[in-house]
Amino acid sequence: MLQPTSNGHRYDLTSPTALPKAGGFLWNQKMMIQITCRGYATAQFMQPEPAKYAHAPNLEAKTFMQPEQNYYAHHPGRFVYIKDEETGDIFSAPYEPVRAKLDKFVFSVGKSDISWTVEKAGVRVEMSFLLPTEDVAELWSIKLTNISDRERKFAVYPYFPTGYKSWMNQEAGWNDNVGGIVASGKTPYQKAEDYPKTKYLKDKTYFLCEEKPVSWEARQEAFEGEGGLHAPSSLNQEQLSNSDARYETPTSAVQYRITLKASEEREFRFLFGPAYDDKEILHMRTKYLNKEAFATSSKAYQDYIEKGSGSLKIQTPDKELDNLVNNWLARQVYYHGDVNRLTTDPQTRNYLQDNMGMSYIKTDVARKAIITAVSQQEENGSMPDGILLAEGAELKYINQIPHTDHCVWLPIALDIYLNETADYALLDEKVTSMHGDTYTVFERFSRAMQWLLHARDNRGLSFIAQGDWCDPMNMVGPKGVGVSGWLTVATAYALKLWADICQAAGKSDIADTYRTFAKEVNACANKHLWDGDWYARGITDDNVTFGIKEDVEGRMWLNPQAWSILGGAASPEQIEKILPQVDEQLGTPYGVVMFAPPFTAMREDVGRVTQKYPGQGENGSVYNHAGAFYVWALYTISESDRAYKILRQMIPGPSEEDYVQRGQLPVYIPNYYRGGHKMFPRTAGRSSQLFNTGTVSWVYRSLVEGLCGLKGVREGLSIQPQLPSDWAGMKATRVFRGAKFEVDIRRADVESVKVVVDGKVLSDGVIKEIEAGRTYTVDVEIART
Ligand code: CEZ
Repeated sequence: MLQPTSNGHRYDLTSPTALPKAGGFLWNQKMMIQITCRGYATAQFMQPEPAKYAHAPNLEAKTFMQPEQNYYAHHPGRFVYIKDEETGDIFSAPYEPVRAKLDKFVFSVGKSDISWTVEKAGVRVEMSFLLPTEDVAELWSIKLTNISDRERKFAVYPYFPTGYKSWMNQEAGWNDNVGGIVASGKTPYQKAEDYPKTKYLKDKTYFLCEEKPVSWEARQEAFEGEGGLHAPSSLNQEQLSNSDARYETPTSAVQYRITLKASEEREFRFLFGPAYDDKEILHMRTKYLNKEAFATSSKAYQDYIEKGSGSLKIQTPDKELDNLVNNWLARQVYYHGDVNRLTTDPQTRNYLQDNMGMSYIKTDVARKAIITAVSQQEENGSMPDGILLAEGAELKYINQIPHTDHCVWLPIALDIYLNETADYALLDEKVTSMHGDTYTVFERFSRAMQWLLHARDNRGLSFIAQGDWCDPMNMVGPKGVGVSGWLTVATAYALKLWADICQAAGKSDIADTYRTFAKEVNACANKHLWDGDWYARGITDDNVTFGIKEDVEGRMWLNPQAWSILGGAASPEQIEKILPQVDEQLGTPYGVVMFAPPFTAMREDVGRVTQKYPGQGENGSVYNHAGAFYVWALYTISESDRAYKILRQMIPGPSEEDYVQRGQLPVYIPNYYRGGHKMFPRTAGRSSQLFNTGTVSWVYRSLVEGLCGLKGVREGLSIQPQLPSDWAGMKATRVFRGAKFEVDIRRADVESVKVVVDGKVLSDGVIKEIEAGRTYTVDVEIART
C-alpha cells in the first residue's frame, strides 16, 4: 500500500482510499501547495499577504493554516475526467470526483514533484506537476496511454475548479488572447482606505492550455448540470457548451477528443495560477507553457529543493528513520526557514525556531533572521509577539494576544547558530531597531534576558499574561498576576544558554552573573512549583496551582518537565521521579502527549486550551513540538533510549496498521497526532496533516547533536554519539563549516567515546582547526551496553 521508492526519494501510495487525506506539498518563496492523493489541493501565494487562486464554490473564511482540514466533493482540486467515446463510460483521475474503482492507482510524492499513475479500462493516465522556482504557478502535465490492444477514442476533460472568487464581482470565460480560461474577480473590501491595498492584487486565475481544446466550460453550474460532480451532465454531450460565468461561480474545464492506437500516448500541458492582467498571463504562457520550459523548470526546481538537503545523512539499523532524515526532514526544516510559514508576521517564537533549524541548512539566512528579530525588539527589552517581514505587514490573529515567552527563544536560536558557525562576530554587530535605539546584538540579548528576569512576580515566577508557548492558555494570567511554570523554568534555560554563550565569547564575568540568575530562578521554581513527582504548569490569577496531582484533568504537563531538565531546575533525584511519571501518564503508542488527561470542559482559569476538542491540538494531543523539546531534554541527560523511542514515534509507519491509523505519509512530521487514546481510541494517532511546526528544528537538532552527537562547539566539532542501546553502530555524513565528515560509529570495548580522525586518536573528542572543503574520515568507538 505504501512504499518508499528510489532509496526513499519518493513515497508511493497505491490506494486512494486507505489514507484518504494523505498528501504531499511543494513550495517556493512565493507559494505553497498541499495536495492529497485523491486530488484535492490547497494552494496559497504571497502578495504579500497569503491569498488563494482556487477556492471552494462558496464564500470561504480567511484564517491561518489549520490542522485537520476536511475535504468534500467541491473542495478545490486538480482533476481530469476521461470518457470512453465508444461506451460513454467515465472515470476521473487521480480519483476524485468520480471515485470510480480503478485498475491501478499510484500516488507518488517526490521532493520536487508530485505525480499519479492511474489505470482504468485500458487507458493509463499520468498526471504530474511541479512549481517554477521564482513564479507563482503550477506546471501540470497529463498524459494518456492506450494500454489496450485496439484503437480507442477518448474525450479528455481537465477540470481545475476556480471556485467562488468574490461577492463583489466575479466572471470567467475562454480568453483566446491568452489561450485558456480566465476567471476574474475583485478582492472584497469595505473601507475606502483598503482600496489601494486591493487595487493591484492578482485577482485573476488562469488555466492555460498548451493545445487548444475543442470546447470549454467556465461556469460551474453548466459543467455539473443535474449530474453533479460525480457524473457531470456536460460530459453526456459531444462537446462542452462553452458557457461563460457572469457573476456566477467560475470554473475551468476544457475538452479534448483524441484517438489513440494501441500503445499510443498523448501528452497535454497546462498552467494554473494567479495573475494581475492578460499581459502577465501571456508572459507566464510564453515563459512556461511548452515542453522545454517544463523540463528546464523541473531541473531548476530540483536544484532549488536540493539546496535545502541539510547537513546530515545517516545509515542506521532503522531504515524508516534513515528515509525520513536523508530525504525529507531537512526539506521540511528548509521549508520553514525559507518561507516562514507563508505569513508576513510569523510569531516571534516560530520565526526564531524556524531559523534555528535553518542554521543547519543555510546559515546566512539564520544569521539574517536573528538580526531581523532583534531589530524589532521593544525599547524595554521585550520581544514583540510577531516579526514583521513585509512592508505594510501588521500583527494579526494570535499576534494581537500578549504572550510573554518570546525572549526565551533568542538564545536558543543563537546557540545553534553559533554551534554551526562560530560566528561570534555577530554579537558585536550594531543593530538600530524600528524604534530608533541602537545596541549591539550582544546588548540586545542581555536586555532580553533582563526583561525575562524582570517579568516575574514577587515569588520569582514568570508572568504569563494571555499565553506562553501554549497559545490558547489565555486565561491563567489576564489580570497580570498569574504565572507560568513552564516559562519560569524556560527562563532559567534561556539564562543558562546566554551564560554559556557569554562564556564562549570570552565574557566570563557576565557569564557568571547570568548563571547566578538562572540558579535563582530555578530555586523559585523548586520552591513554588515542584509537586512531589513533577512540576506544576502554573499558578492562576487567583493563586490556584494547576498541573498537579489533585487535578483530574490537565494533571501532568510535559513542557515544565522537559524544560526543568534543560534549564537545570530539576536535580538528578527529581529527574528520576519525573521520567517514569512521563512514561506512565503521558506515553501513548503514538508518542508522548502534551498533557493528560485532556480537558472535557472549560476551565475558566486556564482558558481556551481547555475548550479545544479533547485530544486535539493543545488539548492533550501528541503535540510533536512539545515532544521534541522533551526528546532534546532527554539527550542532554543521556537518556538515549527514551529519546529515540519518542523521536521514532513521530514518524508514521512502518506497519500498515500504523500508517492507516495516522493517515499520513512519512514525508514530514505533522504538528500533532490525536491524543486521548484511552477516551477515543478510534481517532487516537490521527495526523493533523499540518506540516507547519516548530517540531522539525528540534528533531533535526536532536538527530545531529543528540543521536549522532556531532555538535558544533566554538573550536570545532565535538563527537559524543548517543545510540539506542540495541544498535551495534551507525554511519553518518555530516557537513559542518564547509567540511565533510564521514563518521563510522561502532560499539567496542571502550569505557568512553574514542574518536579517531584520519588515523589519529583525539584526546578530547573535538575535531579542531577544521578546513573547509576537506573530507574527514572519523572512526568512533562507543561503549557496549
Ligand atoms: O499554533 C502554534 C503556534 O504557531 O501553537 C503552538 C505555539 O507554540 C506556536 O507558536 C502551541 O500553542 O491559537 C491556537 O489555538 C492554535 O493552537 C495555533 O495557534 C497553533 C496552530 O496549530 C498552528 O497552525
